[in-house]
Amino acid sequence: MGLNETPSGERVHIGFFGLRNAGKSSVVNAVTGQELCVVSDVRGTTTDPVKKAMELLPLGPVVIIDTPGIDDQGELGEKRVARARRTLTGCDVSVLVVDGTVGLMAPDRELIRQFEARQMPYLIAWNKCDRDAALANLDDLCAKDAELKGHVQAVSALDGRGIGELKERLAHMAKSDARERRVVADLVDAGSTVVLVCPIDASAPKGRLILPQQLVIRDLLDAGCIPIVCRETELAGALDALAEPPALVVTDSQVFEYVARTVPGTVPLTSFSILMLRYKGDLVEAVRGAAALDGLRDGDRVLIAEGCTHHRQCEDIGTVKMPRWLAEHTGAGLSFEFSSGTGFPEGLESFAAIVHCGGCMLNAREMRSRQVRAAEAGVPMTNYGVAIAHMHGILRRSLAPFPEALAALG
Ligand SMILES: Nc1nc2c(ncn2[C@@H]2O[C@H](COP(=O)(O)OP(=O)(O)OP(=O)(O)O)[C@@H](O)[C@H]2O)c(=O)[nH]1
Ligand SMILES: [Mg+2]
Repeated sequence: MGLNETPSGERVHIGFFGLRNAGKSSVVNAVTGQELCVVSDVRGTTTDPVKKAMELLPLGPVVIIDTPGIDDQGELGEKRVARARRTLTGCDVSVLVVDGTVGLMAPDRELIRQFEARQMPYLIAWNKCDRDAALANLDDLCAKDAELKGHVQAVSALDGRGIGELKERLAHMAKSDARERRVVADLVDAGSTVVLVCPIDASAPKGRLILPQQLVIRDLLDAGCIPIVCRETELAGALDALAEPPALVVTDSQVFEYVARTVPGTVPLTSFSILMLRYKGDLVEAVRGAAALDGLRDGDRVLIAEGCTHHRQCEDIGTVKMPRWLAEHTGAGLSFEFSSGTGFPEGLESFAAIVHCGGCMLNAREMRSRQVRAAEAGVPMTNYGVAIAHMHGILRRSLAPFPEALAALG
């Protein structure tokens, strides 16, 4: 990721799905205006999801994802279909590409059912409308199915018709779907001073701040607030230097205890991970999940899951510190499993609890879908920030700015 690029987790993800040879790759190329994806009349040309970050006006930064055909067969084909399904979970908006000369098939209808089950906004790109057969089939469909008609956009990747309208509609759909969530600025008034505690230890990346810190600073600046950034070692000095107590203190979870002792009890205090979780997922659910950690017993399996593969910082917390804290907190002989990146294991039922990272590299839909999967498997799921605060007895304090979450603590 370049320094000036919008992080992937902040971009709206738009996935293109459909049968082999429907023209998914051709439509993606037409939408991006680039010959990004390989196109051919061989069925199953695309074997892995292909992602392209771009600006989609009037929306802004998006990730466009081309996927393998959902009707691929054989052992390898089934793996590709599974990957396309997983891609769907992480999307904010979907496009079903249909070969208009063939018409809507059973797997297309199954995909539409999946979009609807997930309440995901979608369009049907009725492709190959340069051919008369496609136009005739479209008339047929629209006559029979008024509901679907509203989702259909006639396009031709070959001559470009309808592609502009498709982009326009996608941008508007994604925009109206984007929840007006703030990272932090909704908690304080414009002009407020907010102190951010960012330890710089061996696990901090060289020469820059990590993503949650960047997002919080940017959101405060956007809202006309005054972020004051310091290490925990300078916190007392920073507080002394302020004419009035800050409106809020946000700290890295790892030094929460020290910060909680240093910041007066009347000043609201929370952590970057709690802010990130609230931004991406369901804070209340995570608070319930943290309470369940108390009931862990000898032999229980705990999944520690991370959304990225390359953050030294998270890795250290996930594989070293978190298992140690959990063992100390429960006094039980637990067995730990780890997952990272876009993989989130099947068979969640076998775990007694899941502890997830803040998910700064995941988009909101992916984070939510992980919470939904854990809930469906009946496994309590919490996150680093909430778990650490709970195990150190400071969760109540860090939730003070969030009344609904506080209520879930009981
Ligand atoms: N006439 C016409 N042909 C098209 C159009 N779009 C795609 N095709 C052709 O349809 C065939 C399949 O196109 P692809 O873009 O590779 O289809 P795909 O859905 O990505 O296929 P897989 O990657 O195999 O799943 C190619 O021969 C394209 O040239 C179109 O708008 N009109
Ligand atoms: Mg393709």
